[in-house]
Amino acid sequence: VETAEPRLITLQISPFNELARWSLERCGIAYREEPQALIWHTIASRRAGGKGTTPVLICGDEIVPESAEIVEWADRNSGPLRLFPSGPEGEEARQLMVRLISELGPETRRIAWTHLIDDLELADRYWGHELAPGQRRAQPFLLRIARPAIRRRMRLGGAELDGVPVRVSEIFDEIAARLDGRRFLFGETLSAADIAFAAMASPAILPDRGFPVPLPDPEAMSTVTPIIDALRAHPAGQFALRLYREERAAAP
Ligand SMILES: N[C@@H](CCC(=O)N[C@@H](CS)C(=O)NCC(=O)O)C(=O)O
Repeated sequence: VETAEPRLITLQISPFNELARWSLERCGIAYREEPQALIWHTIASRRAGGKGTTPVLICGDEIVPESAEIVEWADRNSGPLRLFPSGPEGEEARQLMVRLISELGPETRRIAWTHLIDDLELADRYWGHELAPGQRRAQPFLLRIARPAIRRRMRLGGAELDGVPVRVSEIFDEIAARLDGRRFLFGETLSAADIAFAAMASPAILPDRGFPVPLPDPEAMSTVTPIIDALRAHPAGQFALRLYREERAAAP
C-alpha cells in the first residue's frame, strides 16, 4: 500500500517549525507543508489532533505534535543518514536538543516579538507568505485582537528588553564553548543538536542566507537591532549563520 505524503502543519517562520522542516529535509523525507496564519495556527493544530501548537506532523493515522518528536520521527524514518550520533553521544545530543527547544526558542521568539508587538504590519507581512487567501485576509484582524494575549504569552509587559537576555547569552556562550573551534557540536557531522541550535537561534539572528522563508532585515526590527547585531557577532551566532549558509541553503 502506498502511504500518502506526510503533512506538516506550520507557522512558517517559527523556529520550532523550522526545526521540523530542516530535520525532515535532511532525512530526505518528502512532505507537504500547510502554512497557517498566526493565531489560526492554534486552531489548525487542534483540528489536526495537535496540542494547539505547531508544528504538527500527520502521517496516515499517526499524529506527531511536538518538534522534538518530529525530529525523532524523521530520524526513525530516515534512510542511512542519522540525525543523532551513535553511542552515548546520541543521548547527549538529544538532551541538548530538548533543552534548546524549551529554553532557547521561547527566548529568541520573545526578542523578535519585542519589536513585532508594536509593528503588527511587519508581523503580518512576514507571517503572510504562502497562506490560503482566506487566512491571508484574516491575519491582520487576528493579530489585532490577539495582541494582548500575545503580549502576555511572550511576557512583553513591564521591563524593556535593553540588551541580550541573560539566558540567551548563557546558551550562546555554552554553545561556543562546546564547539571550541570544531565544525559541529558533536563530531564531524551535522546532528539534530546543530539543527536545533540554528533553528532556535533564527528569530534572534535572522540568517542572511539559507532560511527557507523570507525574513526581515535586522534594521527593520528597529527596537531590537542592537541585540540581533550582538548575537550575530557572537561565535555561536556566527556558527548558526554558517550552518544556514553551508548546510541549509539550497544546493546551487
Ligand atoms: N513544544 C512545542 C512548541 C511549539 C510552539 O510553541 N509553537 C508555537 C509557534 S511559534 C505555537 O504554536 N504557539 C501557540 C501557542 O503557544 O498558543 C514544539 O516544540 O513543537
